[in-house]
Amino acid sequence: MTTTTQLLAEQDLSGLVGRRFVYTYANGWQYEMYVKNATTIDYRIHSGMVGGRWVKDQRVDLVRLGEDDYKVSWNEPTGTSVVVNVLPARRALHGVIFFPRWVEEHGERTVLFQNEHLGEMRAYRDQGPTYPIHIVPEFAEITLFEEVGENNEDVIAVAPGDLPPGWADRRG
Ligand code: FER
Repeated sequence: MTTTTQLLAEQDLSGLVGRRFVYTYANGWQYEMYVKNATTIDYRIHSGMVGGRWVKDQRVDLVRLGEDDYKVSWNEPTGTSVVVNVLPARRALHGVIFFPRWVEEHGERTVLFQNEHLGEMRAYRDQGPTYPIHIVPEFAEITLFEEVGENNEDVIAVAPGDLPPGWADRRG
């Protein structure tokens, strides 16, 4: 048994850091996350409301809540907030996405390599509208989970649309 005190003292994140995983939410949206290190993720969105969007070096909070239970949470320059619980051994995940109103109305404005448009995204965020927040809580199945090492800039380096056909459907 792992006690709360042990979890607090240890925070052994080695089961998630340096891993890439691809997952499909129950609503059909397919995402890919690379946990680059204990404070940073890169990701690509393969399909869904904002399919085609990709991001490097998003700062996150990452904690281990149990033997097979990690929580990753962050706020985007767009104003979107995300909380994802990852259960690698169970190949399961639960995400809650909190979209500001402007993203729900104009998701296409966020479909790009965000790192090259950070000022623009913050301007849209500050312009709004923010409310009502569009909340999307969904379970997902992890279809690929692999160790690729920490701080590897080659893991997520091209747009989702520039990958070979079927790339995201490789299972493992
Ligand atoms: C996820 C859900 C949402 C995720 C990223 C997002 C990498 C980002 C959403 C957005 O900014 O549009 O599981 O994982």
